[in-house]
Amino acid sequence: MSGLLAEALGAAAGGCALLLIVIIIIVLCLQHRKRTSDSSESGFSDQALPESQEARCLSLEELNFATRNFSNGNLIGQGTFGEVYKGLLQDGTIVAVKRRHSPPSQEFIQEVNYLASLCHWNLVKLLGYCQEDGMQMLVYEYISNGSVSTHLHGNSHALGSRLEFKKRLSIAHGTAKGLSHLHSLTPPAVHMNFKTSNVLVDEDFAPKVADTGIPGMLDRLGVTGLSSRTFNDPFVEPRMKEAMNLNFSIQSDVYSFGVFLLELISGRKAVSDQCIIQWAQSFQESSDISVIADSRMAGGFTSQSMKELLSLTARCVNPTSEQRPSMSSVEAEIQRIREQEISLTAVMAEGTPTVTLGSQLFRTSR
Ligand SMILES: *[C@@H]1O[C@H](CO)[C@@H](O)[C@H](O)[C@H]1NC(C)=O
Ligand SMILES: *[C@@H]1O[C@H](CO)[C@@H](O)[C@H](O)[C@H]1NC(C)=O
Ligand SMILES: CC(=O)N[C@H]1CO[C@H](CO)[C@@H](O)[C@@H]1O
Repeated sequence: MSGLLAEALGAAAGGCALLLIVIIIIVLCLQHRKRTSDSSESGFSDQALPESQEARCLSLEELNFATRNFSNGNLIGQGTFGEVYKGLLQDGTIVAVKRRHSPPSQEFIQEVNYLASLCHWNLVKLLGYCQEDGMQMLVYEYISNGSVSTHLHGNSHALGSRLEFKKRLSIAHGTAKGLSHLHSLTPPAVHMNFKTSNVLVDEDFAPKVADTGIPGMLDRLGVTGLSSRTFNDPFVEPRMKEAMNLNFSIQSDVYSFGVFLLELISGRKAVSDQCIIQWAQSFQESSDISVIADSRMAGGFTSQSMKELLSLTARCVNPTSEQRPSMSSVEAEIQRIREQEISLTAVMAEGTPTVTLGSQLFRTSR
């Protein structure tokens, strides 16, 4: 090879390398900008939406193997759909298997495919199903760190103290995103059974809403008496009734979300709807934050953000359902409060060491 050619090749390679480095820097900067605009402080990326795909049909043999023949040791709970078992598939995936007695049906498969299409980073993912042996089964991804309810009201009082205010805001925000996604679909999907025990968290405290669409599914499969929240007025024509039911359910989800926020703020279990409505009314009149806020947060919040979150909560549990905000505006409001809280506390913590730019730039995404 002549010296000239080698030199030209070297220059070209150098140029390419330089170009590549520039491209990498641009991509990193763009990602950084995107992430700082709406990432949570626990660092999970919201951009990573899982791909929507059809639910897989699993064999009973596989599930027997995964759950050690549905042994009692693997039983982790009892949900709307039925008993829930923890299992380990042969490919290493940890799953939660829900099962109920029922003969196989084609409608079940249609319903499963519908549920699988409700796909979002903040919803527990449906992986597959099985209909064998007089049983219908739903196979979900397993979320490792329990429910928000366990963290707030579990036996160990200490668990809740791990949840500082900003973490609670980040959980509320992710959860609102999940519900808001459901409501944004055409036709809107409704949760119908939203509560703290149905919000699961992973090891980074990223929230995942569980049990999505199950009450509606059971209704359509003809399992009666589960979804009692239907609008029934003999003088309203059926088509109108359908639209009203849908609105009713969407607004009930917002109400339930308000109750969830209240539990998240106070650390206390919502006892009855009546208490909450009374609470919301009394909050409008006088607002003593120190009485309401969970003492385990040890006052680690600004009263401005806390007041605004409480006011949002009060709007969500408005007794007049038409006056409740939409889930998408709830999501936007929590996002705003969260960003405000982050910047307010950053100012407060001035003088303490801050995160260097480099570590932010190269923060690994999940
Ligand atoms: C499950 O049941 C099958 C058949 O009854 C049996 O052969 C197998 O050993 C059982 N597995 C476990 C883990 O109990
Ligand atoms: C349902 O809500 C939408 C949007 O708020 C509204 O336009 C529509 O009139 C409502 N339908 C019924 C039947 O209340
Ligand atoms: C309730 C629960 O499972 N808590 C676990 C959450 O994850 C941390 C590690 O990130 C564990 O230490 C906890 O035991």
